[in-house]
Amino acid sequence: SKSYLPGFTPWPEKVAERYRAAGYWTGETFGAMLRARAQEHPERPALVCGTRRWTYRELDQRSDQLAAGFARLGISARDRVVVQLPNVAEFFAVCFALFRLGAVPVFALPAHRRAEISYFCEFAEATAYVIADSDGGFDYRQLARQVSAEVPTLKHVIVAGEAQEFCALDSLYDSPQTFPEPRPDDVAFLQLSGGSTGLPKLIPRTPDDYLYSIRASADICGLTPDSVYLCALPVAHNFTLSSPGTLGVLYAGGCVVMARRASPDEAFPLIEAERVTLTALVPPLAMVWLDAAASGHGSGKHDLSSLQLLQVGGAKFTTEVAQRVRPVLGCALQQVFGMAEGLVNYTRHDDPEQLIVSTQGRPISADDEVRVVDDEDCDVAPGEVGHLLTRGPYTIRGYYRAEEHNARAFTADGFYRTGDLVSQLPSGHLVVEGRAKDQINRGGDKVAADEVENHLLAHPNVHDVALVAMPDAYLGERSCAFVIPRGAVPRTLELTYFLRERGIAHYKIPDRIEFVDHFPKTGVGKVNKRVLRERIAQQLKNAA
Ligand code: J2J
Repeated sequence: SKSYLPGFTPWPEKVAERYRAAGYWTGETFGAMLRARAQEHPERPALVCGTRRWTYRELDQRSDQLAAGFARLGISARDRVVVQLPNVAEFFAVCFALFRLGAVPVFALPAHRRAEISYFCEFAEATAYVIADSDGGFDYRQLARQVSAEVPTLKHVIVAGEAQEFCALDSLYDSPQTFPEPRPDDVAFLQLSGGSTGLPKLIPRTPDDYLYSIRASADICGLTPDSVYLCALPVAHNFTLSSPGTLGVLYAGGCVVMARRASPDEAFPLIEAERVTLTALVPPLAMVWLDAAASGHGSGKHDLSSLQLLQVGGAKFTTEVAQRVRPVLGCALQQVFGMAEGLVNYTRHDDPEQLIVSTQGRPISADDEVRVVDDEDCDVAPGEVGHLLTRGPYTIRGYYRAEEHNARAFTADGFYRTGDLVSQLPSGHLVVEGRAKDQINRGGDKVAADEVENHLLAHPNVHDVALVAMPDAYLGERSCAFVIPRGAVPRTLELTYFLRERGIAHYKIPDRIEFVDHFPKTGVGKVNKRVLRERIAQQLKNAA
């Protein structure tokens, strides 16, 4: 019978058949993928995490045992489980366990706090929440207490590490059981969207579509069982998970090395010790690595000669910095322009150097349909800048339970409106030229303007607010809030403290606040954010 997770928009049946006939959608599930690797080479290393090394056999067994433990708690197929873990091996045991059960992980980032986590739990009606005890000086159990008090559907908090009053992950390794295979064309997990309007949207991904993007990515990146991937960015991020990321490396039978932090002092010794062959970074981290490697002392002393490929994506990587990668790190660069909603573009290893340093790559698939259009959805002339629309074998047809938003975020014929402004070269390579969506890309961390604006509007001394991007040499962009006060002008620190108390991720807190008595308006009376962006950019320039 054909019943999908309610709130999921499947591809039209005819399109799905085409993707199957083309060999993109193979019907393999995540659980089956891991099982196959564990049978092919049980003793090969799958994960390195601190002093722990898990072979494929061990990862496979742990996933089976945890699936049984989760089932004992009452977690069953289609139940949503919010997973918020740092870069630890348990992430994979938890995910594959949930996949095998047919339960649906909802991936949160370690930076998320009470407002975001409560929202994910409530919106997805999650029955369980998986955390680590603490990381980076933050106690996630404290967060779990607040979330549990707010979300009545949440029945279990499962903790990797010291569980206190909660359920210890380590107590859930039961004797394996067999569960019915989940459908490969139904939702396997919910990924997060960077968002632009309202609260973050949840992105339903299926084994069919996601494994296709992973297999094709592994192929483009030339992964083999000898590939060693350093997971330096947050493990649940779509880039780290799938482009080709940790899952791509596990698909290829390689080894994933977990780094708790992406800083050179943590990452460089791991690259040297584990003979890492590839990794993925956002542009600000790539700059930090380049500076550390170029300085040749401290963390720069390490032998990075095993590194063959550095992938950079998540935000625009400037050509000038891109040109430094090969001479300084002695490895190839690959630019990656992707999105959790689907479409991923890569520069290819045999592209001319000029394309590698100055474009954001071309789509994975011959069946990724890409359109560049004007404000009326008409195709622009080749090479001109326009809105990027896309449709294809691994790009979603709708956000999870968001009918109203979907009507705006997708065209009637199913193209996803990325909100990115691009131009396309005759070779198919895309250059990201800007953004139409109301979002700030803070070095890869996406901030939805109106989400932060709504939090600020809750302050009694804020009459109105507009959050815009301001240029930043390191992060590319930072956020600036223009605030029209009500009554007494609040102090900047008071507002940032207020936002912290409301429980939002730190990266969403405005980097700067400007008080004004009115906003410039557009012809139709909306706040003219373009003028505000230009104003703050000019102000920064004058101050420099
Ligand atoms: C400019 N903007 C970029 C780039 C993403 C691989 C890599 C990245 C993501 C990701 C991902 C950019 N230059 N190279 O999911 O699988 C901006 C665009 C895009 C948005 C998506 C992957 N690479 N961007 O960053 O869902 O604005 O995915 O629409 O977090 O990041 O953000 P996200």
